[in-house]
Amino acid sequence: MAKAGSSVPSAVVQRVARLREEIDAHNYRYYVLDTPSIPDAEYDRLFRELSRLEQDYPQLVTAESPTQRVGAVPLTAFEPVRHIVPMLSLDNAFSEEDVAAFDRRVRDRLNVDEEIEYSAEPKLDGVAVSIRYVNGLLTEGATRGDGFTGEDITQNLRTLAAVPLRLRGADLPEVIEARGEVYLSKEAFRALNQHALNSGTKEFVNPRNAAAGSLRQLDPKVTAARRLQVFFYGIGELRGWRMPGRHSEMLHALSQWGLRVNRLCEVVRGVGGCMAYYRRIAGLRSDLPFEIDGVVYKVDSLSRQEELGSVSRSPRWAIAHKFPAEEELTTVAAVDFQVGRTGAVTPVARLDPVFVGGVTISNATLHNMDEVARKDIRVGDTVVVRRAGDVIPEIVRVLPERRPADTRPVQLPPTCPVCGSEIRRAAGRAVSRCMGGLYCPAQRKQALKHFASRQALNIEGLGDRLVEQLVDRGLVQSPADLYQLTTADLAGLERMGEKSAAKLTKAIADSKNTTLARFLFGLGIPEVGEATARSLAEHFGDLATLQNTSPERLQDVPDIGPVVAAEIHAFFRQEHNREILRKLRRAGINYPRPQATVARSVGKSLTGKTFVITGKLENMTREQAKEHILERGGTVADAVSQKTSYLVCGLKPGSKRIKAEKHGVTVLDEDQFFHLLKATEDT
Ligand code: I6G
Repeated sequence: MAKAGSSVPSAVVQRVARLREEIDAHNYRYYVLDTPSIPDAEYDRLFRELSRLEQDYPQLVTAESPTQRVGAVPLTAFEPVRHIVPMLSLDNAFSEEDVAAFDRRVRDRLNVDEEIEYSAEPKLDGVAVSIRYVNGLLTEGATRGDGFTGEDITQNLRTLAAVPLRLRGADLPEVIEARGEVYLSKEAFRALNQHALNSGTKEFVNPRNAAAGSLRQLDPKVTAARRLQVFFYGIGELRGWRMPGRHSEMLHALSQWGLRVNRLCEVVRGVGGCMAYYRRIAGLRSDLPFEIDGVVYKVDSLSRQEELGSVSRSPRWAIAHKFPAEEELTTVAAVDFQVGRTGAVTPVARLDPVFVGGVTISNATLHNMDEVARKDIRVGDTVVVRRAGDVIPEIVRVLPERRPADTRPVQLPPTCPVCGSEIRRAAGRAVSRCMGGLYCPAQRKQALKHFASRQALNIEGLGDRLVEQLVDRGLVQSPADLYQLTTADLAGLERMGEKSAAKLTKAIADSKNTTLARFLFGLGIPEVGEATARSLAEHFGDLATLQNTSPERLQDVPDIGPVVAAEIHAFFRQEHNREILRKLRRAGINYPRPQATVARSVGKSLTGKTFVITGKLENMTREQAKEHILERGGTVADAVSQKTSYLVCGLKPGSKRIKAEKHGVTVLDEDQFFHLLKATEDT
């Protein structure tokens, strides 16, 4: 029974120490060496005995006891942790040529001719973490964050059975920050999602998201239940220990201290050795218990690593060689037809869910009927699906030898599946359209979402769910009806309080003051994107003139050809569109004539330049920044790529800045951007 207050018999003290040593040793054999030495039942018996003794003698409990992995109370937030040695990220290679180019850069910089020795390791699809040990005891664990500052997830990392609370051995550093990748095994991921399915909660899209979500739990008990794993691959801060000469020796030291290192790590020579390793691991990939998305090559000599250094946020001495798109087999359960904003009727394959390219997919767009016919995709077919990186999944081909006997080619329905209107396909065009226009609820919903979107009338708070309700309840038929809605109408909708309804009414009213370009774009005229809407606004200056222009004259506008001109003309010829425009005008939509808004004229000197805007700008909104760029002939993209000319960087820029630096993209702060704009104004 409990003997908390009394002194502890020395036999108990010794037994507790012995049990901890034994349990730690079994954990080491199980997690690090992969050679379990006792049956699970025996391990459980030791663990229960230790727990019982600690319960009886709580004065013996220490933070490093194997029983103390879970126990902390839930947090309310994660604290920031500054990485003394930044956590870098890796450059990618996608082909043998890329690997050869990397190897050449390494040899050129080192000025050596002979083959380089590389430490080759599988690249886990997980979450990078850093775990700090002081005098062998775990003191702090953090996420990578932006590389300089992460989040303190110590409580959660302590719950991972493969993370030692105390390092093994005698030759320990005073301080060591071990860097590694936390992941979920394929099996644990499957079980987690099965559990989510059974309990009606949301499934995770892939093991990496599941691992990241599990690590960011405020309650460590939730993390503990997720069966997370870890592999260590490097060292950040290090004090009181001499680094060996080679990366591979450092990995060996990590595993000696009880830090789990992937057993597939190997030293290889030159590009040939790297490629042989790559092929071997690719061959093992589907049989491995964890997801990998490539392999990593690192110059094995640490003095050479030091000589090579880092560029921006990635080391010059390492590269991740990514696997190509993954392909899987699945079956087509059905082909449905979706109706888009402009009435385009798109066939969509419903698939038996399949895990491919890192996510579970159950739908694939078939684009149009030509594509369906070309690939001859039928319901019941076994198909190869492919998902490359973040690209939309696609059906690559059908396996005809697996086709069931009774399949028939997919037919375009004669009428719209949503509103029953006729579906027509214009001669020579691949798309088929529902002729219902705004009579069709599907088109109406999409049109309203588009009209309210940030780039169009920018009605804050009018999200997709609200639009669905407004249309389903018959409150709104066209964009013009939005301006007739009262606060009382809106307050009657699901999840709408009096206050939000009043806020939305105001946002709708405010949206009446707009620009002609935004208004034209918001109308959703087929083929008229933001840039074309802007050109039209600049050319015509008002709607009345544009509405009554012939297709020939429309082609006087830069970049407008016969197809776009015909679409614009047809849009304005439709009586129901003209009626909506009249109503919108009566509702009070107004815009200054474009010439009048531009107090100064600007040249098109940013033509051909692509900008990305990130972070919070202090002196203008992102939308205003975008307008300035477009006005000068530039384009604005969402993501940084090699094609980006400038990244405009406000406060708290996040990962785009890192990516820009990696691609050598010029980064402008708000001041520099302002000067660039000034310099491109005509005087
Ligand atoms: O994110 C990473 C995954 C795996 C890495 C890494 C790694 O080695 C197997 N190595 C380094 C040096 C870095 N990130 C920066």
